[in-house]
Amino acid sequence: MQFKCNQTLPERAIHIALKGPDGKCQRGDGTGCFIANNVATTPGDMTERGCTYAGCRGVVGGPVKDAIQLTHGPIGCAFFSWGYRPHLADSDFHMKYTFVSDMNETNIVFGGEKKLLQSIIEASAEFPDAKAVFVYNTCSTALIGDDGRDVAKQAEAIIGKPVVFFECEGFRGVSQSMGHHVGNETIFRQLVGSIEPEGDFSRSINIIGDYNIKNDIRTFEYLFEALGLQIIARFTGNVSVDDLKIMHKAALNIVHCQRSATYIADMMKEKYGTPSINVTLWGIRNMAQALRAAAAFFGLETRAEEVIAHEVTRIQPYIDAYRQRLHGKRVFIYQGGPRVWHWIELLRELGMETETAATTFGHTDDYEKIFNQIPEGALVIDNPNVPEIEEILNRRRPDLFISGNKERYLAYKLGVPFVNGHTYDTGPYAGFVGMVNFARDIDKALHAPVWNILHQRARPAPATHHAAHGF
Ligand code: CFM
Repeated sequence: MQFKCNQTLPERAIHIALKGPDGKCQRGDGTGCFIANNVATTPGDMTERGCTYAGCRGVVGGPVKDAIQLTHGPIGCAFFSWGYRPHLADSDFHMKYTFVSDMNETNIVFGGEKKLLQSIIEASAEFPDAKAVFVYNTCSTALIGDDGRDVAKQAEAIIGKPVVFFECEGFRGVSQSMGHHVGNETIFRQLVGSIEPEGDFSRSINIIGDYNIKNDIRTFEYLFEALGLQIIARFTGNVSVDDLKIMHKAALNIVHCQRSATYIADMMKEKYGTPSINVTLWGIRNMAQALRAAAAFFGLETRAEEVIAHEVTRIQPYIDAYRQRLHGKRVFIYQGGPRVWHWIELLRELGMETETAATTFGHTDDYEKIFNQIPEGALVIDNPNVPEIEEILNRRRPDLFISGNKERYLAYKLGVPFVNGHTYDTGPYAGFVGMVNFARDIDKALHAPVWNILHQRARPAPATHHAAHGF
């Protein structure tokens, strides 16, 4: 069994695989080797990947709500990393403003250090309430050799608050995934542990790897709090600089996105001995399991069962109703990375099966988790480009495509029901109550009246005298 995309470069065959009858990976180049991932994009391939800067500024650093988010580079880098991802907080400073040193041609020729220093001083004077300045390096300023670390030190002495310099120049890694890593390391090195608060933190946790997309945290924070746990920091949805400084006090790290944020949990384990558990906060079984694992750590098992029972009783009638309408549908999920494997179980709880899976920047551990869960014959593709996605939608005809805004109109044009899994058109989708929203949006997409019109059109015309003669 082999699958080749016709509209693709021959080198891409190693990024395409089927799950064989023996449960093993069968790659598009005919070998049984595992799907190629986290490697440089094939030259000539119009990849949808982001850069290291995008992963650092857009994903990990950007949600910090009271830091000035300053890009050291051209205006375009700042503009295109601003405002697209709805990582919400209880204040909107981080979403409302973006800052940039605005490097132009002259600065590239003569160096941009002075301009960067000036930008930090100006921005911090303009917004005195900000708790820190986050400076993100870009390709252009890295290539000319600006010493941003030194400028950050000088600026810190002048403005009297942390200036955190992220060495996240775009070309540094093969995708945004490297930017997550740089973001984790830099925040850990420069902020975590810089304050030693007094108090009892024996029942405290950090929630690591949630970014509060469309208020996801509202669906699960109250559940951990209902167990009697105190949440110190979120990494990094709805987080403040001060929370990050004391996150080393937590008794347990709860790690949700295991692509973008395991790094900081690992560093905390090494330096402070903080234990961590990996969880999925989407879907009924996974959310319940996350609460049980957290409760088991603190000896709060009985309370966890009460909380779970209460929540499941609330949502079960809705889930049952949706399952009847969604049962048997075949899904194509394409996300950045872990959401693909986080959602396979959730979709099964709604009666649906994932038959095609793709990630933009998943690593081997993500693909292993995907392969373990998908059924035999399912297709997996790493870092697909638009012609490949188009071919998959046409040839495999999934009932539903869960993907992002970049693919939305392609799906609509090809007549495939679509749900936005990155930024959620409605949301939130996490936790127990979020799952009802997710099911509702899937149902709306699948049963939109427009499909009836399309299907009527697609029906072959009744045979007439003329038609029979080829008119
Ligand atoms: Fe983690 Fe994310 Fe994701 Fe991610 Fe992203 Fe995202 Fe995503 Mo879009 S941090 S890896 S870099 S779960 S922005 S909130 S939805 S691609 S699968």
